[in-house]
Amino acid sequence: MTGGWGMITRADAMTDAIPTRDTTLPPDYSSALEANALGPLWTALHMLLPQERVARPVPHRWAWKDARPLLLEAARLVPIEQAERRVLVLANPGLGGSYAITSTLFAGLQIILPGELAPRHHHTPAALRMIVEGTGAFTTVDGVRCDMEPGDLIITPPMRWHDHGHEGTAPVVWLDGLDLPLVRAFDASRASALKPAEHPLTDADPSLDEFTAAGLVPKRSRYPATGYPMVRWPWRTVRQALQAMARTAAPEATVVLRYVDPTSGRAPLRTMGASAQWLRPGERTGRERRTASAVYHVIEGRGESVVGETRLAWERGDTFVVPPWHWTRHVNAAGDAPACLFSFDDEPALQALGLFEEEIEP
Ligand code: GTQ
Ligand code: FE2
Repeated sequence: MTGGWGMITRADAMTDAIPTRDTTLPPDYSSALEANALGPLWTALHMLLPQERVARPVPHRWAWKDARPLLLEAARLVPIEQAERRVLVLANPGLGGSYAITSTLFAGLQIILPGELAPRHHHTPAALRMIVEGTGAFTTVDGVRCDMEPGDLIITPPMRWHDHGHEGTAPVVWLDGLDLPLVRAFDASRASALKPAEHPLTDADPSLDEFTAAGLVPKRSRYPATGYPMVRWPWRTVRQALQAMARTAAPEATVVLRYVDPTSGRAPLRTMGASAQWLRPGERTGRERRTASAVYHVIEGRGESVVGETRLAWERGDTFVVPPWHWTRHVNAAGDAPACLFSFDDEPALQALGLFEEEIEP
C-alpha cells in the first residue's frame, strides 16, 4: 500500500451508533447533559475523526441478466401512472437500505414501455442517464428532445423540467445517476409538482447539429440558454473518439475520455462527472484510487474489476460500484474484442469542497 493512510473495512471499524454516554461519569450528570441536548465529544472523537478512512458502501455488482427480468416484471406489475418513474434502486448492501449506491450517489434502472409517458417534473438533485437497452424512447430536458440510444449519456441539470416518452416498439431501460444522497445531506432535496408531459420545443438536441465536432462550439446557439449547453453525448461519437485514441495510445497508457461541457471544459454537472474508458483486448489497467466514489456501467465487452479486496466479474449491461479510496483495476477478459466502461462519480463535488485526492500506481 502506498500513501500514509489505508482504508479500513466496515468490519474493522464501522459502527453506526456513536457512544453518547460516558459511563465513567455520574449518571445524574449524564442525564443532565441529555436533558439539555448536550453530549460529550470525548467518547466519540475517534469515531468521528478516525485515523484511517472508513467507507460504509461496499464494492458490488448488479448483473444485467438478473436485473432485466425483474425490470420487465415491474413493468407488468406497476402502471406508470402509479410509479411516475418506474425505477429499481441499486441499493448498496453496505448502506443498510438507504436509497443510495454510495454515500453521495443514487443509481437506479428505469424501464419505460412503448406508448408510456413519465410526467414532467423538476428537482434540486442533478441527474444523468446512461441508456442500457432499446430504442425509440426520448427524454425532454427543458423542451429539448433527446433521443435515447444504447450507450448515450443524457444529463438533467438541477431544476430543469424533464419527462420521458417512448415511440418505439420494445421496452427501453436506462441507468439513472443522481446526486440525491448528497443533496439530501444538505436537506436541499425538493421537487416540483408533476405536470403532464408536453410536446418538445425542439426535435433534436445540440449534440446533433451544434456540437458535432471536437474544438468547435456555436457562436450563437439556437437552443435555449440554460447554462448547460450540451445535454446529450451520443455513444456513436464517444465510441469513435475512444477507438481513435486507442489506436495511437502507448500500450501502457489508459484510454479514458471525460465528458465535459464543450464551452468550458468543465464537468457536465456541478456535482457529478462522467467518463468512458476503452479497454483493449487483454488489457489489465494499473491500480488507482480516489476519494471520489464511482458507479461503472458496462457498455460493451466483458471482463473483471478488482475493487479493494473484491473481484467483480462483469459483462454488457452490468453495473458496479467503486466506494471511495478503494484500489481499483480493470481487466478486459476477451482476447479479441475491446471492452467499454462508462462511469459517473462525485469528483466535482469533492473538488469544490477541497476533498479530492487520487493515487495512481506507476
Ligand atoms: O427520471 O426523473 O431514478 O426524478 C430518480 C428520480 C429518475 C427521473 C430517478 C427521478 C428520475
Ligand atoms: Fe427527475
